[in-house]
Amino acid sequence: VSNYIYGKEPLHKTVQRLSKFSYDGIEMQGKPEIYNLKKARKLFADHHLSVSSVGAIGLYRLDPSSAKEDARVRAIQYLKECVDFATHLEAPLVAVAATRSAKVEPERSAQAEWKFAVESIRAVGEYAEKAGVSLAVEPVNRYRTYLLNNVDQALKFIDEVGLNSVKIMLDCFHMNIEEPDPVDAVRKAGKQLIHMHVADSNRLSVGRGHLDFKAIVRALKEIGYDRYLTMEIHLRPDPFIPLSEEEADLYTEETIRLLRIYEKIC
Ligand SMILES: [Mn+2]
Repeated sequence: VSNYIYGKEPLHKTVQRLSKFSYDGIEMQGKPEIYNLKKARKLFADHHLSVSSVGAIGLYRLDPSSAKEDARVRAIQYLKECVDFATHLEAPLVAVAATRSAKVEPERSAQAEWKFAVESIRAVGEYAEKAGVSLAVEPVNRYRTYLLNNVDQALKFIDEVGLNSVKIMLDCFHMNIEEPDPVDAVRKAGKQLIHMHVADSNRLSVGRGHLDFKAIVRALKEIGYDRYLTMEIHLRPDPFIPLSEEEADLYTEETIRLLRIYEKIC
């Protein structure tokens, strides 16, 4: 679970919920400054919860693709802090976007911004490689970004970055909007796929939309995917309006229950 979906809920409450529903991992929002590392680590250890990833949600403000150098420097600095945060939490990867979220058209030329994004992510990737952390670049749907929307673009992007530490992730909700066939997108991603965000077609919990999760799970097995499926559901257009406690319990339980069944039968 990406923990930012629970808003400002204290971490111990989130961890208790995930533990109650037998989650294996937690994706920590990329806000290192708000957590006490020592307490967080103890909390995870006590509940046998691993940190699957750090989600660089600060990219709502910061833009690695900006034509302005100082803006890129700030974005790179932030992403390096997320890499450090991942190191401290023993998380294998940081989930990143190539550009600022909600940037639906380029400020300068799209080509130039693509190039800047490649350079920024490469700079962070080199830093991450030394730390033994990977970056998972996420394609995001057209209503949130113009730059990198689908698996083909994501594969091209990491190819241009050209580092072993920089791979891709997919998000079922975005795939449902952008990919001709989400199952095929998983197959295309193949060995480059190191992380997944899971929500149904309407971004509710698994089973509440029309995505064929059985086929997606089968495709993940086909490509030998053995990493996390991270629940990232939003009930409302604004992702930062948190779930109520009842909603949080309901959707958190539902998603893992169905995924465990599909994992078994597919
Ligand atoms: Mn996502």
